[in-house]
Amino acid sequence: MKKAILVYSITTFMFTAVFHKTFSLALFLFLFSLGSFAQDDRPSDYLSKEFHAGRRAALRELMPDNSVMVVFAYPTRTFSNDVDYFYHQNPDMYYFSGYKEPHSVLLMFKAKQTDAAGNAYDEILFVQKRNAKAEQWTGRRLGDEGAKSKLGFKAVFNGEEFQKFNIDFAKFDKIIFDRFPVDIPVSKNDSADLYHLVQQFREKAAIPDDYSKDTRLDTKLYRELTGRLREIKTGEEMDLIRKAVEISCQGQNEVMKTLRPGMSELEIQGLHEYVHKKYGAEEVGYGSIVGAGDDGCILHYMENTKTKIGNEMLLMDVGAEYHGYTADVTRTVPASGKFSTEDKQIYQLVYDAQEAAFKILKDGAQWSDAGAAAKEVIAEGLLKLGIIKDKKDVGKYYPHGLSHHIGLDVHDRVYSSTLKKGMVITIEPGIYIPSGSDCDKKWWGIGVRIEDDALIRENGYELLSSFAPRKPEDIEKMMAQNSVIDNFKLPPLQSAEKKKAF
Ligand SMILES: [Mn+2]
Repeated sequence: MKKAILVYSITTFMFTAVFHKTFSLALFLFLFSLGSFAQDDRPSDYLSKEFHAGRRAALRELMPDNSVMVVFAYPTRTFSNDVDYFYHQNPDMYYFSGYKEPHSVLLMFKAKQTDAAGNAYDEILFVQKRNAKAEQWTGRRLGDEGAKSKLGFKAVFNGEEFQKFNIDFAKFDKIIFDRFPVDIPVSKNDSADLYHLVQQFREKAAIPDDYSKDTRLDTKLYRELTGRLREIKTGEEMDLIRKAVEISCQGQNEVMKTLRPGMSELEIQGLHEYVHKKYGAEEVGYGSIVGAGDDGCILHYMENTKTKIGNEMLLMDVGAEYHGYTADVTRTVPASGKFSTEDKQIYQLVYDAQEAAFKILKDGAQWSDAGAAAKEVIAEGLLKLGIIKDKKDVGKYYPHGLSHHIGLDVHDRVYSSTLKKGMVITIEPGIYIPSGSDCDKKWWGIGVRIEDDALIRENGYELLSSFAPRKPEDIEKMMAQNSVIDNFKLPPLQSAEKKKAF
């Protein structure tokens, strides 16, 4: 039902209700409706509290006897003066709790503990305290009660309780935690900011400055356990990853349809990210890479400063992050809509390398075999085209690996080197020939990467990013279509005329 109609009918109902002396019921219904509004106009497909509880239970299974694992929120970061960067939670904290705010710490115990009042617990979450004034400036907080009702924790306290909370860390055989970030900002007047929570933990658990050699204080095991869990995706995670990947493909498609020489790299980046947000993806999982010609030969090019894309190949490595899960999809297309002979020869090599790698993907396969297969195709091809004289020089034009896991991180936490069903990896060979390279000039300025996301299955794989074309002829077909963005025209800026008129 449309909001306006609902409000109207509620108002009418209230008016009638007063006449019938049932005002309190009407008021109740009215407030109840407001409550449902608040839920209706927010996403409804976040990870469930059962998911997070399930991940904590799975972790407990893997933890050694008599151990505790401690997970901190990520620090906040200054953007400029009193403005912070958009806050991004530590993916481990998000994975195990669903809590998205800074200044928090989660403790998970292998065995049940007993608090001073005799209550048993095997997990405790310390969160940001609610504060009406602060919330009006920097946003809503869940608070301890919210963390109980929304996230399903039983033992939740405000951060300021951590200092005096009695946990005897000396009794544990293993204290499992991640390496502390080196530069956590400190608020002198806040005993519950991340800086102080970490300090308090270090005091309680007697963690020295150099804890790297102490096997009881185990940061290596932290990486192993979180890697073993996070490398295999659950159904709920797959729902979000599929969505992130499909959204990223739609961004690629829309840009392919509207792209023409003369547009800017920034503009293309903006179009991708607009499409992501239109579909509800909050963030990008990494800085968007949009590089034309030589810019496309810089692997992690993120300046995107070219104001006029020429008649050249445009490399676009852009991944939507949807509810914490990121895609990683790259398409490289000719800005003109038509591949030149040289563009196509290089593109086809990268495509064939991808195909060779795909053939290897299945449960139990060696990850490194896929990498070797792709590298061989590229080496052989570059040799045939005369771009290299010796196959061992392939690294000059293909300097990176083939693949990485994706999930909560774009380079996701992983433990195994064998592929297992339920893993999600990228397959992303590339060839980059910057101007000035030691080969025929006709190849200069061609940079091609094709990157797709694959779910490993029992006997093969599922291509999650099949929504955006990969074959040269399919890309040309997509680029020949019209886009809704073609008609998006803005007025010229007038400030240019006022230049230096101050
Ligand atoms: Mn990648």
